[in-house]
Amino acid sequence: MSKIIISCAVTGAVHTPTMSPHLPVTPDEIAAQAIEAAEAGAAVLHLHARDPATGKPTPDPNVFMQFLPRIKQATDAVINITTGGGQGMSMDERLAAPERASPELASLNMGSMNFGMYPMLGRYQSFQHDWEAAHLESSRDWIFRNTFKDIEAILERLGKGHGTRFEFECYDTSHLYTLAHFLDRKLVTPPLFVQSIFGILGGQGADTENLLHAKRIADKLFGDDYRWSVMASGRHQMPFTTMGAINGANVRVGLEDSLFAGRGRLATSNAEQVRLIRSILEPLSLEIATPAEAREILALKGGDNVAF
Ligand code: KMH
Ligand code: ZN
Repeated sequence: MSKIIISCAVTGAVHTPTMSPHLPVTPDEIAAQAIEAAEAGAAVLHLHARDPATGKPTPDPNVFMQFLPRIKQATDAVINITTGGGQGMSMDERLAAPERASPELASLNMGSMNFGMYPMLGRYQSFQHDWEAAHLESSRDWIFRNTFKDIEAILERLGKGHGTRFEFECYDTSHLYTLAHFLDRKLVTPPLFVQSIFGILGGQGADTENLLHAKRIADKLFGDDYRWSVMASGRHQMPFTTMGAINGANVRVGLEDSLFAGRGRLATSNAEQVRLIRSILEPLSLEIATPAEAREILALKGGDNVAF
């Protein structure tokens, strides 16, 4: 059995500062938590940026550049930059940081969906910053746009233009078929790093049947041409990543996906979640991949060409 790649998604664009004092927001916090997660065993670091003053997700490459070089200098981890960005960002904005940084790996979302974050509104009486409630509320009407043309543009500009490979974000069975369509057109190159996502409102639910179905369909569409990974939101994070790993998947954890490290207990850092998933997987004789092993498993080129 191949070793398991732990990806850690450090801050994302879903949660807001009011939800956890441990959510990294400033470049210093993002760098420190990313480095600690890599030291704990994350081979891949999936990164977004936030406005240091307000914690609002930002596509500004200058903010990314305040933490990317520090992380690269301190760790050997594979740096994976979002192309999904966050609510309200145009495709040019979403591509600005990865085009500046030329990373080994970037996310690529495989379909459009109404990405619902508004149910989280009801859990908080008040918010620290003005933007937070509006951000959650407006997701009721937010189409996270990833058309075929958008996907083609990212493959062309980042894949062809920079040699970046992709974490293919699949929130639904249909997204696997879209990825197969791009494979048929030879616009994506195996081994495909397929991230199956469960529990986002608007995508497939966190039900075991969906996890097994995703694997069956991916096996059918891609055979040996894919490397599977599983992530799930909120309380489903640890059960689903564990089930995924038992079924041959790599895993993604991190505060982008869940703020918790136990029932009702906030994770105090990203590294805590990395240590937690390791403490579950290692006693099951599932071995954890180093960054070098992750590069081999995902056919990455190494960090030499990155522009930071
Ligand atoms: N926030 C996750 C559900 C991206 O950054 O492109 C998916 C994600 C998307 O990480
Ligand atoms: Zn992300």
